[in-house]
Amino acid sequence: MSDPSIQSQLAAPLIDSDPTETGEWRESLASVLRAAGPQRVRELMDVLAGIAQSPEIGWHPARGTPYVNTIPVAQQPAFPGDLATEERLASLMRWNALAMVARANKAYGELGGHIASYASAADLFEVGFNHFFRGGAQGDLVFYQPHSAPGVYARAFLEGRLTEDDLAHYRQEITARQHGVRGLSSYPHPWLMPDFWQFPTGSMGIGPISSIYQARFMRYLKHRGLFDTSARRVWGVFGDGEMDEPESMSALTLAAREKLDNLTWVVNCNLQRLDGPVRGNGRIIDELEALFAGAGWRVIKLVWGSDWDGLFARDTEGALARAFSQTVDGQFQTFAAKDGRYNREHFFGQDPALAALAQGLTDEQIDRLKRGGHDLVKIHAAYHAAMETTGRPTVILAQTKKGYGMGEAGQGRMTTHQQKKLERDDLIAFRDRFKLPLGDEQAASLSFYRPSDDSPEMRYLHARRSALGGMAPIRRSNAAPVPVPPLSRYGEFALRAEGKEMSTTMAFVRMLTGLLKDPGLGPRVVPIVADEARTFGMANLFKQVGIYSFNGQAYEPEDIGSVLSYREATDGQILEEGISEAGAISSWASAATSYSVHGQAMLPFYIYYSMFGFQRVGDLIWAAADQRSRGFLLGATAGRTTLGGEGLQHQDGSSLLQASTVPNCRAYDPCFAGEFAVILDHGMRQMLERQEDVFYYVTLMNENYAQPSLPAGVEDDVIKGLYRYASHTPDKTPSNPKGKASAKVRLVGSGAILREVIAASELLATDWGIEVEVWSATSFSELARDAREIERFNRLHPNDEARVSHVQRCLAGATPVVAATDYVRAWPQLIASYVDAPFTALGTDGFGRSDTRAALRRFFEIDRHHVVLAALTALRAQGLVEASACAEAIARYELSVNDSAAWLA
Ligand SMILES: Cc1ncc(C[n+]2csc(CCOP(=O)(O)OP(=O)(O)O)c2C)c(N)n1
Repeated sequence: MSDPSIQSQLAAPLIDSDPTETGEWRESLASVLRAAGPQRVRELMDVLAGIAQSPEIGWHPARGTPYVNTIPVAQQPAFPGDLATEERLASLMRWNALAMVARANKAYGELGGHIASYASAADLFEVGFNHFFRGGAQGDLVFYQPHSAPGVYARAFLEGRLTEDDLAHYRQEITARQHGVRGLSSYPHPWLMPDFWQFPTGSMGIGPISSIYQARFMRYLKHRGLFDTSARRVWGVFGDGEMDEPESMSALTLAAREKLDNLTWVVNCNLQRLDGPVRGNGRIIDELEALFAGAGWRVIKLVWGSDWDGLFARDTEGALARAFSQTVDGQFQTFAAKDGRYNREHFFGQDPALAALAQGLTDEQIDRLKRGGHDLVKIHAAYHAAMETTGRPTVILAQTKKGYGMGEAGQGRMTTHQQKKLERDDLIAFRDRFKLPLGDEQAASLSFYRPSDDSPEMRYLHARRSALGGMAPIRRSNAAPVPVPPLSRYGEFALRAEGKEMSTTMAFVRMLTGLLKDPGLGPRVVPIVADEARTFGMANLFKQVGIYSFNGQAYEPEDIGSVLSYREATDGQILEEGISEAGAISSWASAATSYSVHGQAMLPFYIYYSMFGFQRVGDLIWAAADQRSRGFLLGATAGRTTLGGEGLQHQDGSSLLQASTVPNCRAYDPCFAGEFAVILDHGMRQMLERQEDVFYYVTLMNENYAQPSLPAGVEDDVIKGLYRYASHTPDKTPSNPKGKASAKVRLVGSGAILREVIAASELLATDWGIEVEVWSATSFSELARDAREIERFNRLHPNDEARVSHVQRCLAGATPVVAATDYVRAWPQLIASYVDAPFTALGTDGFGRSDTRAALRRFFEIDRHHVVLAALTALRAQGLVEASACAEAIARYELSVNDSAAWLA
């Protein structure tokens, strides 16, 4: 029995009350194995396990397996490549990656970058690139560990896709452009390198969860008959430290439940993260094995390299497996950092049986004993097994050394993550270690190295990539435009609402229902919810378009007779993600990037409680923006006061402000269904017809009110963010004596609070004799963006005729402006510096509370009466109303002056 996992069981310390009997059982099993093979052993074990798991016995299988390779030597396929050439190529990648980082930091110490991560992952990447990662339009989706980016650039350099100049401008994107070269982004950023990187992974945890939802979305496209994705796979290379992120773990069971055998993760278990060991006092590989296996993944442990095979074969007593089972990761790290002599003394020296195993090895050989993740043959075997796995995703837990090959300068050192510079001697040692064809001076001066085009290495590299369909990574953007139906076909009811009562959420759902019926666009619409479809009145869609389920509906739904019946179907269109906003936004990003990833434009609408968007999963939205997502995010029940009873955690006063910080996000806060319709139409045309890399965040309210028809001709201004909704010119009669003849104010409102502003304008006109303009501000962020650009243009072009922004044109002059919204004051204040007139912002700063809408609006001082007071106060400062008017208003409207401000209360 030379299989290491069996050895370890033989060697496992047992509390054994009857060793003779135990021996007989062992021998029986061994003889079955010899006589009938492993399948028969498995059958017997299933039977015995069934009996042992009965309640009387209460046996549970141990969750882990020994600290050895999952794939036994006998099952390793022959390595299909030229090992020596691939090793030379890997060494060149290592060198150029190291040189890139070290050069950048030699020139400018502030640039940063990482050497040790890629040093540990190089072989994992190279086997992927030479044998598995398919390129071409229907190639694989690969998520690259972010701080290993230099290795991916190094490969693209050898492939001729990047130049030496590009490499020399690693992390200097701005300077590079001044020199006419492209420059390389620190991490995978599609925004910065749109023809290269597909998926942003720089923020830990986002790559893992995104990879699962991309794999799932490929199934969705296929099952809905839209696009055959069967040939494509998703690969994700991630760090073991990264597995601690909640996002990394949160969708593991989904991947298994949906049988995503198109997904393989490679976790680079170099046992270290940034500060130190990932699990110094335990073993991360064991922990991840239990976690992934429990979630239903196939787990392949890739722990030891081929040169351990001989040692295992000679280790009849199971001493190696026993020693591993007693060694924690902190100690493995120390073994990685120390030389062969130390390892002989401290690892092999702990047991005479081990010492005997090491007897035939020199210290140098002990030092070079490879961990599994550095052995191309073993890596290939693991990837191959993953490809063959059906019915579940696979994770390969590859043990490596952080800073592999960096010797004294970094391998296994606590500080290796941040090692960016190497001394001359270290560089020469690295050159020797990897037999690089560089002279001392070339090594010391960090020269990049590319073999000549006709060298065996280069011919091999190109042959492998062309056999795999082309270069990777590569990002495309050539999907066909999708025609958008005329707004009149699905949105007429909103444009000409004529006072009908409805909420903007209801209006959205009605428009969505209309769009779903459009023969061209309809199938491309992807409605996404996180267990809130009923909240938003979307239950009718369950029956109409179905909920996507890879295996249909295996039960009779309780409400089967109902018109709203809960219908799951393999070709269902709705993605119902359950209570996972992180999952839902990842699905959204998968659909929103389908135009690029699959060359098939889709139109996702993810509707959710607005508070659980930018605040909850803001970083995933940021990553979606980075990868140039196109689609709609709908922040429903938006605002701090529209969701009366829900209180502090649910009420949203900030999402629009957060949205305003995302450069390619167009954020809108419409009050009326007609405004929403115009925004929807414009957004769809911008994204689907003109194919611009923007996405939309639009708030929706759950408050029913009379919807006016949209005034004629305001469409462009709705999109720009501001249009004049109404004007009131009061007649100066004795009933409204407080306004002086020239008293005029501009009230600006948005979303839920526009209606309070309209009511305030009527009070100002009738009670106070003041002339008022009411402006609907559909987007303060669009107004500010336009004004900022114009301000900058004017600053840089002092001799040109000054340009005027939309907000300056609308709110020109000295008429005071009062802006009120259901959001923090900083949202309307985005435009304050572009308005010449006195500007007052009212808003909902502070924590939310539960109460009625009216009580909340009064509490936050954004109701009609507070708007009136703010207007009178602004006019009083200009001497345009009687000095007594404000106190009179406070008394008349019974405004509380003693409470703390809402944001302090
Ligand atoms: C969300 C997030 N938090 C922190 C970081 C900073 N960071 C970058 S790499 C790193 C350590 C990564 O360790 P591991 O995943 O084990 O990868 P290794 O470099 O060891 O291969 C950290 C903390 C980040 N990029 N993203």
